[in-house]
Amino acid sequence: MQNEYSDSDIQVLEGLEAVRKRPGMYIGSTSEKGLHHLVWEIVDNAVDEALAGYCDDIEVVIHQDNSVSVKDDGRGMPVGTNTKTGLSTIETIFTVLHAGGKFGGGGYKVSGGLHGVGASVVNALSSWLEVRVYREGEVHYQRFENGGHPVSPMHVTDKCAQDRTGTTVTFKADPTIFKETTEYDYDTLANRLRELAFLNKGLRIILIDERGDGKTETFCYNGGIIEYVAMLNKNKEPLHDDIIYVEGEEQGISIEVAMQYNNSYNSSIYSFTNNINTYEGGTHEDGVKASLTKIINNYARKNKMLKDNDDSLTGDDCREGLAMIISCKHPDPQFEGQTKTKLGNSEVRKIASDIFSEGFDRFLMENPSVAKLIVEKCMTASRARIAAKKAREMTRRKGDLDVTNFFGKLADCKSKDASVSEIFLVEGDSAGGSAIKGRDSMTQAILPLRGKILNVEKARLDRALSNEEIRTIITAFGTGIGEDFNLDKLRYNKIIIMTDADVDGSHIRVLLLTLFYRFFKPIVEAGHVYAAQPPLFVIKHGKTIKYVLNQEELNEYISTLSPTTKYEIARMKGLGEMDAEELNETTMDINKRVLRQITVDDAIAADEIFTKLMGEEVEPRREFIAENAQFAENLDY
Ligand code: 1YM
Repeated sequence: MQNEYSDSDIQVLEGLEAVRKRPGMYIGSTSEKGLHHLVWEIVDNAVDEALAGYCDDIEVVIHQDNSVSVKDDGRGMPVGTNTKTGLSTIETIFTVLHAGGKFGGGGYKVSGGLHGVGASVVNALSSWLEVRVYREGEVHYQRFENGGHPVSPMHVTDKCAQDRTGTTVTFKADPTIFKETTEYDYDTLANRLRELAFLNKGLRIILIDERGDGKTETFCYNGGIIEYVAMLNKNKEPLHDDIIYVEGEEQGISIEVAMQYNNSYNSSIYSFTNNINTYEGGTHEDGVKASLTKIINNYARKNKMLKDNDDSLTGDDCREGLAMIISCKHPDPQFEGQTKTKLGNSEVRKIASDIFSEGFDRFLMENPSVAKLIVEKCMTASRARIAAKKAREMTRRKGDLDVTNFFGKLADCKSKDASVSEIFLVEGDSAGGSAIKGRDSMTQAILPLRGKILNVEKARLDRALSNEEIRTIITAFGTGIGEDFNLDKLRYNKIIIMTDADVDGSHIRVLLLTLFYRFFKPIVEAGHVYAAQPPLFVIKHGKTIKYVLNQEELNEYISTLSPTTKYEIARMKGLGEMDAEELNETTMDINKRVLRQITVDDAIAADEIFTKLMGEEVEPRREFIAENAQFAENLDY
């Protein structure tokens, strides 16, 4: 036991204290996302050990008290003393900021980058943390408490089998730091661990949830990203059987691409660098996309599918219905962009392009029947694009979307300042009428939606543009669509979907969200889309009228009333049955309403849900509804 702190101890503790003072700087936030970040830090170290070739199995256990263990069967962290700090290497790794990288001799860390702030940060933000290293028949152990204070120096606590090696780290997130929640979400952990297993072929990751009824899943994919693409297309109809796979390495940079076309009109292209999802793309993605377009055009011209006078196929034409995973591993990745998820290394563009071109070109030559299907699909996309362009041009000319005609539907706001303007998309004419009367006409525009809007999951842009409701929405937004899309031209800061809290209402909401997600994704990503939440109950007592959103709030409100108070509860009818004043009071007034922002946390999961809910295949939809029926029952319509 240490009774006195030396100078270097004090420095170390000051370092950890800095993390506790500003956790956001190290793990982004202390929300649920930040909490899960702790797990990723430790898992990344285990994945690094797997990438170094020493570890095949990683196990993640969520214990009943929401502490988490991460276990690997690698070499085990070094158990010697660190000459610089005079502490054991383990204590150094867990108490000195950014120590991990410096002490890892040779090789490069393939994970990390965005994460990789290290094990010491996890220790600093934990109520307690224990490390166990299995090496040469002994278990080396150390425990830290209260944000990284060692309870004892590292010592041997036990014997183990001579051939057992590995590292286990167990920690409990500090609830005084993670004030929102210290409870892990199973699906968040499962999705990321599955992704890591896809991206590192052969690596076996087991997730065990000891809470509640318990749950265990094993993720292991010998096909790696080929199996990832198979999963992306699971609920879609693939255009060809084989998944195309290309890999190569140049200058220590490895590129892997797996792809398969399906008969949908959307592309699902996801790129990664060192296991990190590069949402904003970058040079690896640019290189592969440019080659894809070039190789398909070359093939189509050489085989006379495109005639000399025909225009070339565009990038969008070549990516319609494409599911693709691009995985790059780089010794020194430079991440750029707003969220640091864009690969910036310029040398990667040519390397990715060269590797992919060679492999894809060879595939097309060796598989002429698949090549023909792919080129035909791209040419159909091209024809639809040209038709859509004509349709769009029509929307710009006089006619249906003529301003005078159009403003008959839209009750626009007076303000032309987009930053304060909002538009309500309202289900039905009668609710639309009340909303127009009840709004603040300075900043609130109302667009009543009469018919059901078209399901764009099953339609291309040209058909979508022939749908009147959709054309009206496009014109109201002001951004244009497809190639003309420009987020800067959005006329409203908030787009608020206002539908009834019943099955029809949710159907319209999902149709609108599908439209936004597929055709106006940047609007969703920039956080402009909201759902209004009309109240479900009204409670009257004396002269007080109180609206509440759900059963929970109802119970809570009633519990605040004195037992002698007489009150009446009424269930609110649809939006259409509220008068203007009620609608304003409950759902529209900026100071009283509750809006729900629609966000896209996980594009891959969102894509899957839209395919399931709105796509051609019936069976996945049935399954999804069956799996989620319990939630629907809990909703009090
Ligand atoms: C559950 C988390 O951290 N495993 C792990 C970490 C290390 C090693 C093995 C390791 C690395 C090296 C040599 C090396 C780390 N070692 C260090 C440091 N699992 C987990 N497994 N020997 C063992 O990189 O050369 C940092 S992490 F710095 F000590 F080398």
